[in-house]
Amino acid sequence: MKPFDCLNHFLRAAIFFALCWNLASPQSDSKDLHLTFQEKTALDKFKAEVINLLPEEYMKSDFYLIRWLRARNLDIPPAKAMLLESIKWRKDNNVKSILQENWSDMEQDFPATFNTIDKLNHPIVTMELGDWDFRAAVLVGKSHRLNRYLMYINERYMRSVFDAQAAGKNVTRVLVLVDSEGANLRKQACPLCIPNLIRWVSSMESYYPQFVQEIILINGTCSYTKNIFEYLNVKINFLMKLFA
Ligand SMILES: *[C@@H]1O[C@H](CO)[C@@H](O)[C@H](O)[C@H]1NC(C)=O
Ligand SMILES: *[C@@H]1O[C@H](CO)[C@@H](O)[C@H](O)[C@H]1NC(C)=O
Ligand SMILES: CC(=O)N[C@H]1CO[C@H](CO)[C@@H](O)[C@@H]1O
Repeated sequence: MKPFDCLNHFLRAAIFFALCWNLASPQSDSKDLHLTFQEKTALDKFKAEVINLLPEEYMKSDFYLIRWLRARNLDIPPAKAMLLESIKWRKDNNVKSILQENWSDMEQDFPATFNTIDKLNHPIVTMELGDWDFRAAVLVGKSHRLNRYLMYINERYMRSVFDAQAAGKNVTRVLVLVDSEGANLRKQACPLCIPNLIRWVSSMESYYPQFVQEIILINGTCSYTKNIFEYLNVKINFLMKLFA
């Protein structure tokens, strides 16, 4: 392996780290579904404060509301601020109808699938990162459309959790499978592409808290990448599996 390749992988790992920071946690669904006494007390109070401010029906469920509280350590004022900010963002960006928009052009260039489940019924989102040419999209002036498509992906994985719930599955989160075969720095991490990536990651954290169970990277090829993930895994205690 040439040194440049490893540098390349190092930077990629840094991006994946940004992608995974704070998103994946080792909590299992049963833990998600079980409310402690303290959580239940906080949730009842939180719910009473926000219930009349929620524009979409699914938002009124305990299943949705508890995430905001947990993301803010059961502290009601910041959880409420976070939730209200998300509602504003959804309204400003018309996110409610994003799943009905025609994404066929983007789905072709940025392939992702949503139609598989794992043994425990978790919806799996698969992203063929190697094909995702952020740079080309940005260069042809599709940056705005790309950002909106990334919103669509987040919205779609969130909905897949609600769909699984509605079908009687005890599922609270999705698994994200990132196939990095063929990924390279030039395509995914060009200087003009980075802001899109950062916006995407921060919107996952801010507007879809606790919806990702685990991010699994496959076909990562450099041992450096692997070492970095192992280090981070220990460091911040998120689950990450690497099938090199
Ligand atoms: C979606 O957009 C593509 C062009 O990007 C077009 O060919 C296709 O007919 C559209 N599909 C629908 C259902 O409007
Ligand atoms: C879902 O979880 C509840 C509570 O933990 C349990 O009673 C129920 O049997 C579970 N359902 C399935 C389909 O696993
Ligand atoms: C080229 C390569 O190694 N592809 C592999 C990517 O990961 C999947 C799942 O682990 C393998 O099935 C492929 O062979």
